[in-house]
Amino acid sequence: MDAGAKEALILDLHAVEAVKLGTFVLKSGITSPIYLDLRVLVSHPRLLASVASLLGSLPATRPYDLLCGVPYTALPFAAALSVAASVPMLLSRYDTKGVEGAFRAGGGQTVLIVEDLVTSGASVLETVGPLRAEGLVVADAVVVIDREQGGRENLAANGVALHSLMTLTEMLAVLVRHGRVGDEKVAEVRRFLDANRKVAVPGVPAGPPKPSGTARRKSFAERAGLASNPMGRKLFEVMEAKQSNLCVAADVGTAKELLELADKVGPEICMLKTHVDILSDFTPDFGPKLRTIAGKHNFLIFEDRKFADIGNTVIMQSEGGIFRILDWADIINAHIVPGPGIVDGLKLKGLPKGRGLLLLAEMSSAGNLAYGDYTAAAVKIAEQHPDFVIGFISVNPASWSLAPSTPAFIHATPGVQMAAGGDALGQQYNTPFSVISDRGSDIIIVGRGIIKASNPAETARQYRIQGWQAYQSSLSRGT
Ligand code: 5BU
Repeated sequence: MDAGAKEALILDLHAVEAVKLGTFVLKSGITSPIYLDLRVLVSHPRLLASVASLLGSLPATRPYDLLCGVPYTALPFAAALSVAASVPMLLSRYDTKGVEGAFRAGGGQTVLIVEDLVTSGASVLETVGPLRAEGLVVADAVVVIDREQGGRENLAANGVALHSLMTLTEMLAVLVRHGRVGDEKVAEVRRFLDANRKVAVPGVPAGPPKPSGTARRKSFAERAGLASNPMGRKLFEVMEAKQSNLCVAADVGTAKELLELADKVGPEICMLKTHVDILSDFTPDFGPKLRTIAGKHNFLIFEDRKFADIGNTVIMQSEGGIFRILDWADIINAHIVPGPGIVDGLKLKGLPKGRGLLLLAEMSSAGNLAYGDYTAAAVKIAEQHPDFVIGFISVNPASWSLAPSTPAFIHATPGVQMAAGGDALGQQYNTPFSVISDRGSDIIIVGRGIIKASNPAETARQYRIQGWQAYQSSLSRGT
């Protein structure tokens, strides 16, 4: 598309409020200076038709026989292009995993994917899955706006070339040139985009680049076979069976809400993280009830108690009191600030019950002190207790100066949302793709990004897909 046509299109999109600049608080709590919503195009048929034909004119790497829109926003774009170009369309249904429309089964026809926005590329891949399962070839995706948040790379790693009418950066440049947005706002949007492009961990120096030829990343199934602790092994097995590396942080105020949430998100998660001491209506039947739901949906329970005392005290704190944590939590965690005695104490009571321990090697909050030698010390302590320690709370394990000597240890990372950013109290967020693929973690821990969403089950599904695709793409890239 030539520069003039692109400019006109951007101004038209701005005029119909498909792009808005301001301050938008997303449900997840993240503040975004920019909001894109191409659904509004259904009210502007001429613009819709011109967007569709521009998408059709983007050069694909190979000729295509069929079109397929990514539900829901891009369906009218695909339909408009289908009618205008006389190319038949298919519907790829993520709910039934089926494909509707006429095609030659297994006959190798090529399908062009049509999408409105690409962020991580997860929705495109979700649409591609059922098509490829039918033997159809997918090599290209056309999209109106590339948000430049890893989607292009993620899709390329999955054999799909992305072609966009514009990037968000180009859109911004045009709006600036035409005085639609002030300098201050531009700086804010650029900061936001940069933070979401390639994320560095504040306070943690980036590790040396991995030499080429480093060992291939092992699959969760392979690592299950290496784990000495049965709960660690089970966690890998659950992840593989459910294709989920998502842990939901169930930070709700009552046991009643927690149990309801657990039942809703249960099918999507490998683990549910609790803070039992925030439940105002805790009663001793909480544990058995949660374990029943965990059994029904096949997930593990992780009580994020963060034990931090001497061995003798944590024994009492973990098995006694009102909460009797070791009776119902499969996995617990501990700070290493007291030294290795804390692991000895927790292990004494936890190991006979088959429990597993995560050590806090890093934290997600700004200015925290768990980095460098502290993180290395957590690795050393874990290696002394591979029978009980199953892994770490980590933020950027790819950057660690001392990596664990075995991939049997698992990494779980809090501070995850669909967009990088933070909350007002120091929490720092990275995206699922960045956490799993760039930073080498295994499990994304998501709280408000899911529990504050209007539909936590559906949102959990989205996070599960993103987390799992990031894992799969990191396997194929060999990081
Ligand atoms: P959020 O709503 O996704 O920000 O919730 C994050 C959860 O993870 C919350 O329960 C925290 O207590 C927990 N967390 C964390 O955010 N950062 C850390 O370093 C550790 C735990 Br350890």
